[in-house]
Amino acid sequence: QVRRAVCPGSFDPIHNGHLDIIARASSLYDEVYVAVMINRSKKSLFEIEERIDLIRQVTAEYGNVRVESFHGLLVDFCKQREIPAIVKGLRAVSDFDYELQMAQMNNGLSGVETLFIPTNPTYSFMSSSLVKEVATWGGDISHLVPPLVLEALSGRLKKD
Ligand code: COD
Repeated sequence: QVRRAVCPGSFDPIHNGHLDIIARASSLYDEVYVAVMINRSKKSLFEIEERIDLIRQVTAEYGNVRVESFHGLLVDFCKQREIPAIVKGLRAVSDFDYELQMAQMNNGLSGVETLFIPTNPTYSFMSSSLVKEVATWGGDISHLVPPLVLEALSGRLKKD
């Protein structure tokens, strides 16, 4: 039996906090899916294909990580691929309320389990929106994202 898990998110763009969780999940499971949510109502900086491409490149070294997009319910993504576990990073108590609600809802919908990995304290303050905000105003984010993402961000923000 292949042990599979999914790390879901928006990843707009992927940062070192996300990567830390994906890397740790990849050492615990045989196959890890990174599921990039398509949300047309939320304005994103990167198109879905760009986000997927960045994630593929920065996770290539792990060997057992697959990156796909999805829309609709995460539990349906899991069902279609026979994934019994969702892996999430928990940054702080403030994440917990909503994460607990989603975990219980998802379990009630389909029996899928959610497992939480405590965030590496180095990255506990990070979110994609803060990374974008700091980058927009010229702050140094080189220690927060992989070099490839840094490049993509500076290219994108220069264009606008
Ligand atoms: N350190 C460690 N982990 C982190 C960090 C950090 N600094 N930041 C984020 N993470 C982890 C968290 O586990 C987070 O959940 C995940 O990475 C993704 O983060 P984001 O910000 O890219 O993604 P979100 O929060 O926008 O993703 C929300 C989901 C897509 C997971 C959620 O909305 C969802 O499942 N939607 C699908 C629709 C659905 O099924 N809805 C019903 C839910 S009950």
